[in-house]
Amino acid sequence: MAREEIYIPDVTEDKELIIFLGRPNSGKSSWINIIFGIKRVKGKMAGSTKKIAVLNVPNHPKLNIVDVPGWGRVAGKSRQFASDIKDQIIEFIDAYSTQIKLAVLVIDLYSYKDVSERMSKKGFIPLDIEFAELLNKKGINFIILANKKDRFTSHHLDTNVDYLKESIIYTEPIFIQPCSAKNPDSTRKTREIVNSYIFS
Ligand SMILES: Nc1nc2c(ncn2[C@@H]2O[C@H](COP(=O)(O)OP(=O)(O)OP(=O)(O)O)[C@@H](O)[C@H]2O)c(=O)[nH]1
Ligand SMILES: [Mg+2]
Repeated sequence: MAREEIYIPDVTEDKELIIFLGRPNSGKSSWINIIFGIKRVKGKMAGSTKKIAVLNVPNHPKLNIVDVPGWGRVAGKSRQFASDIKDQIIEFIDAYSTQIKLAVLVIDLYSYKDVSERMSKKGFIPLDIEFAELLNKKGINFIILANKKDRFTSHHLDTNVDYLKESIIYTEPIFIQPCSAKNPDSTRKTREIVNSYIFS
């Protein structure tokens, strides 16, 4: 199948970027909406965000938020499609690494362990790890939102948070925040923490 053209949106030099990254359906657009009040398309089906989008932030003219499509296989899309999206994200990060103030890696904690174990069994590095390694290598500060914690009972939550931390802590995220976009207490707390890094 023909390779899609690499699509890299333009960003002006005076802007600082906050980029949201993560697998399809992990909750990137939901968190952009919660933290910055920017309405984004959200969806039950993975693949809602189709292109890298550079967004203005109300009252913060020097800041742009970057919403990217999830990387990884999406039902109904080819392997090539997933691979093209991954290339686009890597090219974007390469092109603008000096302007990226913070990356927010949104991980679906509920499926993380299963997906990672399945990838590892096949001999692949889980994609979240690959991107965390890339951010670390590029010297880009990043935080991890371990999202969808509402889907666990408390015992399973602890086990899964521990698993995530063990697998990814060496990539040196600033912090890992278990959270839920569906829980008002969690959204308030997480928004405060993320804002303190962005607007410090
Ligand atoms: N239970 C639960 N569902 C969530 C949470 N966060 C997001 N969702 C749901 O997960 C689905 C995907 O959310 P999006 O914000 O569109 O995810 P995305 O990462 O932007 O997805 P793509 O653009 O397709 O890569 C939607 O149905 C959301 O309502 C959460 O914390 N808990
Ligand atoms: Mg999205």
